Amino acid sequence: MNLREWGWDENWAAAFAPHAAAGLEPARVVRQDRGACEIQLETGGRTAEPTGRFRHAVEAGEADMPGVGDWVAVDPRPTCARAGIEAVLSRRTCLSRQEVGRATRAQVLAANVDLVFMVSALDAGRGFNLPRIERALALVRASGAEAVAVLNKADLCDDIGARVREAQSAVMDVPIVALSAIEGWGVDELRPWLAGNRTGVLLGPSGVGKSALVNALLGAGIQETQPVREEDARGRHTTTRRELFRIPSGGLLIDTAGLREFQPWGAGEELDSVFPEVAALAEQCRFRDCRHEAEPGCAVQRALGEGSLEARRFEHYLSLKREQAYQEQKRDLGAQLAEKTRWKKIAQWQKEIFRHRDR
Ligand SMILES: Nc1nc2c(ncn2[C@@H]2O[C@H](COP(=O)(O)OP(=O)(O)OP(=O)(O)O)[C@@H](O)[C@H]2O)c(=O)[nH]1
Ligand SMILES: [Mg+2]
Ligand SMILES: [Zn+2]
Repeated sequence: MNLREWGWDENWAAAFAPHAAAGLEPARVVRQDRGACEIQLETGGRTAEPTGRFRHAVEAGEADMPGVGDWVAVDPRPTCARAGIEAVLSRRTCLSRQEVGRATRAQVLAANVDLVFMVSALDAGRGFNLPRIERALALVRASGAEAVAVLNKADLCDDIGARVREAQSAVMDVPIVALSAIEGWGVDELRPWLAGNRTGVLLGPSGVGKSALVNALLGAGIQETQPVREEDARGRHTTTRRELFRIPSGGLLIDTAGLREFQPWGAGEELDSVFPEVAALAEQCRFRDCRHEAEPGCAVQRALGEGSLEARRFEHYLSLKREQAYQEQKRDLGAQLAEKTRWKKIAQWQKEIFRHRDR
């Protein structure tokens, strides 16, 4: 198996050189379960696990755990059932979200993806939601990958044009593709984006048809899909792990579990790129620290009054901004705590030294 078909290129080879010199082999993480993961080596697929040394680096905060899409340096350990992951190559892009219950750590959803297909569904349920698309876009902007908006289940919609226009108002210049994964039309429009062994990831709530889309692109029913419950149209979280697939027509695609909620991680300037019209107006406000509430000379309030700025967009901008401020506060608190613990350790260590010296 040629690693190029899994996205390997000259730049990865250059980044890998020191590991090659150390006798390690390159591999890509294609599936992740708790603890272990499936990797793709030049010689084929294998199960792998982080070595003790690597785990230690992770605990010390010097490394991240490998995620799907990562390129890793492995010790093949031919006599062991599992190959040992010694290092993760520095990521080109990284789609991450806040880890549940661990406020200050980001969780890698997909690494080294060139583009993110933000999937919605036109089934008149909750699969189509503009604020959600805007949130997803903030997440994509923070990742460094390109965004494409996919409107699936177009076979269930009688006014596709209207939905496309609405979506366009949320994502601005991001390309939009309306398609039907089940009937198969429109699906081919996604293939050019993956050409040249590029890597894409499907992002969207449960039940919008991400796995159905993987199957449509693979031309085979490999990913399990399940009907959305009628009562609440919320889907069932059929897919539970992240996995990378090779598309026969070229490229790689990661299927993820539908995220119930996600917080854009590290989305700073990204908000401005998702809401460029608000950012442009804010620059014209009289005060640099204008909160666009009731300050005199506020260009945002003026535009809202004139109707040239959509109230819905501004409200969503504000709510994301508030959330971001909250996350930053939490992160600062986490950093303060870590610093405190560090100094405690240093003080203890100094005490030890003095004790020995006094003897
Ligand atoms: N009518 C119609 N139904 C579709 C389409 N795509 C998917 N579905 C149906 O929607 C349901 C959910 O599809 P899945 O592919 O399991 O959704 P998912 O996004 O992978 O969901 P999770 O794995 O839970 O995140 C299934 O019953 C599919 O058959 C489509 O284009 N048209
Ligand atoms: Mg699925
Ligand atoms: Zn203002």
